[in-house]
Amino acid sequence: MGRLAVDTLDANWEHDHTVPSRTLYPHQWSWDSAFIAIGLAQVRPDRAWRELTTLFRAQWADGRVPHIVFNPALRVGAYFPGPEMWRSADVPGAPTVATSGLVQPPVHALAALLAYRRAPDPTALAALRGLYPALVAQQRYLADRRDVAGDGLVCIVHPWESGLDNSPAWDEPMAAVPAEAAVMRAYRRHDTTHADAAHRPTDLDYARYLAIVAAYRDHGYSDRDLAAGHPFLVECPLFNAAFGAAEHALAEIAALVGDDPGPHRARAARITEALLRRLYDPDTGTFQPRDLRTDRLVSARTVLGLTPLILPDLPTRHADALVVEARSARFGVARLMDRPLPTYDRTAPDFEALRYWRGPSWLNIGWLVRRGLLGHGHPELAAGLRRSMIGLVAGAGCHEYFHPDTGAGLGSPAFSWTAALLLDLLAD
Ligand code: 2M8
Repeated sequence: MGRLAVDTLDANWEHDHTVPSRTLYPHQWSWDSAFIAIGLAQVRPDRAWRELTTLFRAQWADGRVPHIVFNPALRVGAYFPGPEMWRSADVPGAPTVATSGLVQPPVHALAALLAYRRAPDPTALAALRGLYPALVAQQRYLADRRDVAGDGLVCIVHPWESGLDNSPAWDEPMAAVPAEAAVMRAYRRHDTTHADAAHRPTDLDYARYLAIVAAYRDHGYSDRDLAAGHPFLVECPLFNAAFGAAEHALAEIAALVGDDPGPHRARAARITEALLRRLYDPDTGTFQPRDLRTDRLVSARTVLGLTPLILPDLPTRHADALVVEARSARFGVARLMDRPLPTYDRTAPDFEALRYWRGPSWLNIGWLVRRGLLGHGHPELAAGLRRSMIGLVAGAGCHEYFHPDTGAGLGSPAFSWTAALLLDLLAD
């Protein structure tokens, strides 16, 4: 199984980065690269650093790390929406290479720290030292430009920024975005030629995705005055948990590279406090996204709510509540799991076993939740989750995601973060 994972990563390596999938996602994706680097650190440490360095070479002058870095060697239409939709070249401060203008959860500082810990030699230390200012700038962008509500949390401006594109968590905020599915007749979707349309977001979802991209792009990708008119403004628990975990990781990196960890620790504490104040719902005992356009917590109970477990300073009371939620029939985390961790409450009437982020099981989410369970003193549950994830790949290979009942492989069959995180789980 380890061999299959290494072969998958080797086959998806493209000169200086790894593509998530040769067919569906042939460019470089931001949070994919972080997860990929964690796995590469186990088997190809030089590539782990190269992966992150290549991504950060495309960082914008304002500090944002784009969610897609386009490979200029690929033909127009290799992915939709491509560079012609994003038009990053028109924006002062964007890099020479074409990119999107969105971001993804900042899991990169954690990835860099884990890659360093795997092989803490002088080469790794030099790479970490080189990345540190870019990782700090990434956090500064989020803290300074994306705190739309002024409450200490990052606001995402597109569902793609969450990484869980069509999660039921976004149904309420997305319903308010004006768009018509018929708009999609003017475009050729790339995803549905490589994957079953019944597993992917709908045309109406895509019409809304494009409307939000156009609104942000036509605003020059500026984060000023977003509250006045941007159609999608949400505080996501996973994004903000990653934002906080990044400051914890940066505190450790700072100590290694001779900088002061104090400011990172202070920022981490403020982020955890803001998450508790703004996104914790005492009625459900889990974290929920906040729709800033209505100032309400969304009601769908998704796996996003469990991910603040990755924060080492989450108070025990809240961590315990998340463990109750994780063990409930909604998510089924157990020492002996009979089914994999789903991305959405499996008791919900609109749970969909096949559609992308609306039910299926994904390794990156399981990996994060497992890390949180370990950090909060639940080694048996963490072990159950680990076994379940390894079982998925043993049964179906390095698929993009898995059927939440049968474990059948879904989406792209040779998916990089599945391979990478499997390697990390096997090594642990
Ligand atoms: C998926 O998102 C892209 C858009 O960014 C897509 O659907 O085309 C998501 O699963 C996202 O989390 C992931 O980073 C990306 C590449 O694997 O694919």
